[in-house]
Amino acid sequence: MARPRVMGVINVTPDSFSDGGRFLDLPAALAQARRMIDQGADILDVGGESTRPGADPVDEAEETRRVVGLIAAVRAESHVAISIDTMKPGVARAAVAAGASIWNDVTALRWSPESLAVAARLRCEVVLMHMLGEPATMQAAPAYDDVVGEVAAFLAERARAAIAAGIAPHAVRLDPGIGFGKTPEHNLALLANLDRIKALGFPVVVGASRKRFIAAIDQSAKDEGDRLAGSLAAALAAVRAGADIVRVHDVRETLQALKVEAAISGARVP
Ligand code: HH2
Repeated sequence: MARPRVMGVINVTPDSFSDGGRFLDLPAALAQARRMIDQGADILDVGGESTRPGADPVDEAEETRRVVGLIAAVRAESHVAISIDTMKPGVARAAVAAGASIWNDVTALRWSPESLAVAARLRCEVVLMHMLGEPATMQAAPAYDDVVGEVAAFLAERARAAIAAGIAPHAVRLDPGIGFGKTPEHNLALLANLDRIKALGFPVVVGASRKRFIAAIDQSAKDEGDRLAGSLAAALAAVRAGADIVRVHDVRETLQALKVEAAISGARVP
């Protein structure tokens, strides 16, 4: 991709770790979507179920109800790309019918035996993310012999499975899954060695925004709202290391940081 894309997060949930409860009703969610579009978001990532440890599971009907109204309302007034952040094929199907064109799945299309075939039939882009274990327990004691090697091997296998199921190779994106079954050190190792994920040959997505590893580095950042500066540092580092899409809560600030970085790089004297 020629320039990094910014994916703005909108969680239509009562319990997401950062914006839970803020966008549960359609007018509030649509206002946030409009704000992110005005600020220059390339993609809106709409989620109806939190994946944070301890979050309540949501049934398919309720998750669909939460996301479809917002997706249809955004699609009625904007051409912005919309991704649906879900593990459930039924939710993805309804979201694509309403106007989404990307299925972002934190289970890398493993949650249901139907996921791969449904994604192939929908002809949507797919974000395949690495997660160790399951959301409820993934942060209990995550352990790897070689976190970067294991995450890269997993993503390579999921990309192969996706393509074997009929998903177009150019529709595949890979995500190391910052915070999903990882200690702060694991997250830092992945961010520092993103080139090994990039070497798999697919566009790379990174979601570090407001995550807890930032508080492990700066203990004054206990609240998610205090992690903007750390999120910007992580987004810049990710893009410098080859990330094609950064998934963020703060679109305007992220774009400003990326533009300043690009302007400085462009001003280098040959
Ligand atoms: N992180 C979250 C959710 N979905 N998808 C991808 N591809 N990459 C990520 O890093 C990622 C993701 C968690 O963040 P958030 O949506 O803000 O919280 P919650 O899961 O509590 O709704």
